[in-house]
Amino acid sequence: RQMYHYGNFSQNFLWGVSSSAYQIEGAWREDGKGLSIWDKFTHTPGKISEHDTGDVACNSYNKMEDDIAALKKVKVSHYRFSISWPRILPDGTTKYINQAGLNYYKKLLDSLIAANIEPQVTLYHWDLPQALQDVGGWENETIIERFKEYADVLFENLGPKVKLWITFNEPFVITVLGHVQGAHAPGLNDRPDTLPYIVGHNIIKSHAEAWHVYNDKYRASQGGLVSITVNSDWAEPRNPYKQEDYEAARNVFYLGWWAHPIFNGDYSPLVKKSVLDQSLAGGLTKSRLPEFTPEEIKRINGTYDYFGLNHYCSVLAFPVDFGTTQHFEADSDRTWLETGSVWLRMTPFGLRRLLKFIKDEYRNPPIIITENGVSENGPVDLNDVHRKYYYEKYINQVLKAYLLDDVNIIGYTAWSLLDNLEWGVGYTERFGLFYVNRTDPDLPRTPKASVSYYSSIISCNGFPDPASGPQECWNPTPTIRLIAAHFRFLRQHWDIVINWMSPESEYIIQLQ
Ligand code: GBH
Repeated sequence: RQMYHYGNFSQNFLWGVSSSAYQIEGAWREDGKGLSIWDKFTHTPGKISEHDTGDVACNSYNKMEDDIAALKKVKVSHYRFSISWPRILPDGTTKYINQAGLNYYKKLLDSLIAANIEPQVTLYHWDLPQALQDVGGWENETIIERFKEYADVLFENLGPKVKLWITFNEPFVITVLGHVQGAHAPGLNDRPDTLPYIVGHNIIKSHAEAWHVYNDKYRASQGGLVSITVNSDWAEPRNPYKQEDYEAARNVFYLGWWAHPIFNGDYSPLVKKSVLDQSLAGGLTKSRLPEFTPEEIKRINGTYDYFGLNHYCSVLAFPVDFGTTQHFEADSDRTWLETGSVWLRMTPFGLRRLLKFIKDEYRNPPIIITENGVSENGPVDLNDVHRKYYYEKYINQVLKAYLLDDVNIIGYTAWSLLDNLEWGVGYTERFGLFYVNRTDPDLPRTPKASVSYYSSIISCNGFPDPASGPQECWNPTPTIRLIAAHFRFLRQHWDIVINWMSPESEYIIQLQ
């Protein structure tokens, strides 16, 4: 768990960075773009820290050259970005296709290809056209047809330039943050018992339909790959000597809710049983989880070309008694230690375990990590030692998964290119490799120290063994020393350090 591993990734390994439309584009009403649920949500008082919005964001809509220059500096082989649905279809339907929106993405794709950077395009990173929300959004099953038509427009117009597609970014977050907690657009939290399962059901079907459109109409001529990106923390049993904690860790509705229907067929027996048991305990006569028909199970099963994974941290699992509560939270044992507002803990070992889990559970699919990264808040310090530490340790665990556990990992994508709109917390938490100075109206991008660090991992395609002599691509400074110098940052994350960073933690405690 703590050991450093030396070695290389496969020769064609994809190295990238990721972004999403609403978080960076701005230009919220330019060139005929329609409004999205995030435009409405951020303009609703009280929803976002500091009243931040994505009206301007990083102005990537008008600063394409700057973004391409940043990508070249990192020396990535691919760039993951998302398309704003209402920029292409202002009212969400194909009644009117906004050519200016298509042109923007065509130009972006051409610029990437000219820079020798492979685009990876997400169809839906949460910015649903408001007009579709007005008729029920993901709750209304006509959304499946709307999503299919939207996907068709993108494949037809942009497909000749794209080899890697992602239908949905993080169905879990769409469902749970948007429709259970209400912390994300559309901000619904009034039916935590049933709504997540209805929304989730329609998302899974929408994904499958989009995959079939590509498979039937475009695969032969375009030859790309289409898949879905699910997010998952790694759930570690809180007490490794307790069977109940092991079971709680397995009963986390995160990955399997989506991956099981798509990779294995149908909801998993575990998800079915948990929702059924809790429904019956509450006096209902049947489960709140909708069922797929046998035809639907068949149509959804296998609609993937790779496994897209977003991962940030691990959580500790233990059983909690929810009584007869009819609430999504009560259907799975999803509980973890909290530390104020900090949801993200540095837990590199969990990524290796999660990758092995995916390999075993879903029959060894090719995996692309489509997001992984870390934030800071407060005063700006371009020497982002914590981010270097995070990337070094996490990517090293990915290497172990590849070399020691034989996981079929084909790509890694850092989140994120720029400091951007971090959803509900606005611009207060910064995940970027590049700092964006928001007090300068020009919004200049400045590389943080982690840019050259990540870039050297990319140049080396891994971590060459220093024993094999000096490396042109790699001259690492042991991060432990750097961490000591940046002890102040770690103080904010004190219990994380204690919990997760041993044996380094011993060193830090001594320093204190
Ligand atoms: C990703 O989600 C998103 O795809 C990306 O757009 C985002 O910028 C990035 O992460 C960084 O957050 O506040 O306790 O309710 C990652 C999964 C799930 C992480 C929800 C934050 C909120 C925890 N996210 N979680 S809490």
